[in-house]
Amino acid sequence: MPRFGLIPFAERFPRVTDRVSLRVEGEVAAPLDAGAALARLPRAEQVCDFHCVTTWSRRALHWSGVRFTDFYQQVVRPLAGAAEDARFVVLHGQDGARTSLPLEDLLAPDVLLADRLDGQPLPIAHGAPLRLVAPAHYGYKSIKHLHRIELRRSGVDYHPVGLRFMEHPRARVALEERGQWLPGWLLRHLYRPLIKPTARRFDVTLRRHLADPSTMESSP
Ligand SMILES: Nc1nc2c(c(=O)[nH]1)N[C@H]1C(S)=C(S)[C@@H](COP(=O)(O)O)O[C@H]1N2
Ligand SMILES: [Mo]
Repeated sequence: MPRFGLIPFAERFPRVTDRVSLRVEGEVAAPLDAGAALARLPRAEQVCDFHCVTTWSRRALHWSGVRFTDFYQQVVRPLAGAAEDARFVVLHGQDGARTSLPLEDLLAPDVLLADRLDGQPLPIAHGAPLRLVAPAHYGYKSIKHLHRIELRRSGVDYHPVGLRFMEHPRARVALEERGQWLPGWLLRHLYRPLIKPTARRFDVTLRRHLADPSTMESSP
């Protein structure tokens, strides 16, 4: 599996990888640091495929973590007091990346907050210390280095990190929702040539970071 994303994030790395900290805020009665509560939830194992919007895929990845729906029902609703009309969720990574999904999509039983991949703790390349795994959606919804979850009533004021046409509100793989306005088949052809240079860039910057973490930019 390549380390992958939008080019600006190739140079950005999480500050904290040795423990999970997860802030829940937005449309809640009381903002919550949910790391400890997350650790007490039942664990789940899941084998699923991963599809990046640029057309590379990986089969049968073995993730382990906590189901998002358990986290929402057992932590976010009771402890943070999530607003009953919250419908939209913004997910923030420590590297400054973010994405969004309708709450309904996050509550699907195959959406995980994962801290292990293929039997090992998540490496920095793949989202340490915690990432979302939403296998029915293109890879850009599976935010790495997750540290903040923001509930909103709707997505009207949400600004994607990249260009707006590149982020579909749901990005379901089965419906080829690669982006907005442009059809999936066209984006498929536009994105495919980006795979090699992007993967190389992400690999080179990771090697540099691992060799000397102080030389690379941390989260903004
Ligand atoms: N925080 C963060 N999450 C991210 C990205 C990123 O650059 N930063 N890239 C996204 C994209 S486009 C893809 S395809 C997957 C890649 O996951 P991987 O690097 O573990 O292969 O992570 C997604 N989540
Ligand atoms: Mo991607």
